[in-house]
Amino acid sequence: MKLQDLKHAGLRKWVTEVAELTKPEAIVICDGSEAHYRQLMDEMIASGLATPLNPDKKPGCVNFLSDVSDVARVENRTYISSAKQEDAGPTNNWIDPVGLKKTLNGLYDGSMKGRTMYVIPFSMGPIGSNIAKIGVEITDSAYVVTNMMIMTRVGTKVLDVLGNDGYYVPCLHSVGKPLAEGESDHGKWPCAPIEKKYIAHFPETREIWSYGSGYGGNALLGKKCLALRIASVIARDEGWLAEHMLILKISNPEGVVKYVTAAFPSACGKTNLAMLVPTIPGWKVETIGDDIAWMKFGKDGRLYAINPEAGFFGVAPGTSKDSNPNALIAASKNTIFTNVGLTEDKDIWWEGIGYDAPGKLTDWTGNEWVQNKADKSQKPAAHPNARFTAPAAQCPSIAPEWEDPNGVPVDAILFGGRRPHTIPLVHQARDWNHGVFLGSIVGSEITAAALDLKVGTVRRDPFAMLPFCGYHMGEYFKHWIKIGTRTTVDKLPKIFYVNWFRKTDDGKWLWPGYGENSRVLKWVFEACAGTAKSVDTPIGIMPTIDAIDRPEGVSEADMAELLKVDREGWLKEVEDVRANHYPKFGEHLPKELSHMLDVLESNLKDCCGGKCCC
Ligand code: O2Y
Ligand code: MN
Repeated sequence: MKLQDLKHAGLRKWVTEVAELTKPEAIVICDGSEAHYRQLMDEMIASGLATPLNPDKKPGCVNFLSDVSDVARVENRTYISSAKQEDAGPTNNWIDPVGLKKTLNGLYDGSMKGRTMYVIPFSMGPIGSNIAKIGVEITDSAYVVTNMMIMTRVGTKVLDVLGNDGYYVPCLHSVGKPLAEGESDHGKWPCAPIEKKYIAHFPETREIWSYGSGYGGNALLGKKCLALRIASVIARDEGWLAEHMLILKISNPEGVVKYVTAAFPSACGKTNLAMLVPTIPGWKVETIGDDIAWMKFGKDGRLYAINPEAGFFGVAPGTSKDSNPNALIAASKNTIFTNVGLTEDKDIWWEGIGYDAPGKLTDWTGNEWVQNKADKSQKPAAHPNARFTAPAAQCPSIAPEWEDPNGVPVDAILFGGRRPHTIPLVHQARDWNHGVFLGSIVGSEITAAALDLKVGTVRRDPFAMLPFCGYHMGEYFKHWIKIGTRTTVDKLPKIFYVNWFRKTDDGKWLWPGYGENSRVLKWVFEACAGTAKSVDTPIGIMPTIDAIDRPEGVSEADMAELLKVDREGWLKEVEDVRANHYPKFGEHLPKELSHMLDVLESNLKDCCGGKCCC
């Protein structure tokens, strides 16, 4: 398809203007076909950017090695460029949009010289679903096109839904590495230096401008940029929720189904939970999505969730037959790997894959690498943020209804973080506002020295949305409170806080995690069905000591510890939230949340006449 064949005049105009600014050698409108995917991949293989994997072991798979400076999302170069700084809030970087657009226009000027400019029409969510949104990404990276073809629904069908004048979110991306006459990348990952990288969001005009990075969330603009940062703004305005949540389906032995969404900060095993293999006989867990949930009210007053994505952009290191067999199968064919180690026979390998590295490897920097377990300082073969981009449809645990345009009715919402102490294995919020309070205090304990926080302190990541909320977080809390008033209490999902990461004082895990987390999901299921064995406590509703079957290795004393109300620990939690967390939001903090904090404190102080024995 040619530029002049685009029926949508507004889109044609935008593409023309971007081409005039960025000056590419050619323009390609992506039709989403397999033939186009193959052609792009063949070109990237021929240029040395991609390495094809062994077709007998990993058919249709390739590995890319990125530049060493371009290996992850760059939060310190990510901006919410609202007209007023106040609207971006205290947790986002902000630059005035007029100034930022001027800077970026300067950078985009000629930035695609010597490259092809691709126009990617994509749908976040099943094409035509009334929950879905259309975006168009312009990029000069074929790597981005092929990844977007896995992660979203791309092509002519999207243009058909867009019609002559439909709404789309414009997403502009350039790797920021123009080529001089006759110059080529020589198989080297193109990107700009860190100080020239910008991941910019303009919430009022709902535009995304990304410059200088070709990696993941910085460049695949449908994911974090559109489906979370811009979508959170749209959701606020339209009365729905765009969340950093997995969606799973759990069925009991009688075939009764509940749908659960869950928000955890990065590195808490969201993909593993979404694809969990239950250890309880007769129970089944299926996957709807592993990272993002869009939830809208249905006509019946319930919240319905869709996964706006079509693939998984999962972290490779640590993924093994034990931790996540379903992810390994999903990524066994037609998958793009980035920054993993390669064996001599062109198979993948990474730290935590579950077996030793077979012989000589090529590491993610392109150098020869031989495993030396005795050398504790050996650099890893795969980058710790190495990724697989795999089609969701290839996942053995994918639920048949994962692409239902109406979404699935949400029964429960889980929040969680890595909390070695204080937070019990699971507790349930008393009501919606209490659940919003729990979401607002989510965080993980710092285990290694970080620039901004001491080891042992809690890095708060409310709703796991800290890097992804497109507006003031205090207003986002208010939006959640408001959502709770839009329907009747019985139709709202129940809210839970889970913590698989409890440790003993000598640093041993109290709970085995992985498939055994199905025991906690079972209690959640029962709480939704009204059959759970529960007890009211100062912090919320908790399982009785015998409500959750103990897995092997968890003693009754361990279970008591996991389900204890740690009164002293919780009082410290209250103090930390009151002194260090909530003040950040100033006048934007909803009064309902400060009230919840007061209630929690007085519950803890008053419990059993101040000598809580729960
Ligand atoms: O480093 C990146 O660019 C990817 S970050 C990511 C990818 C998939 C799912 N979640 C995340 C995240 O940071 O939450
Ligand atoms: Mn994520």
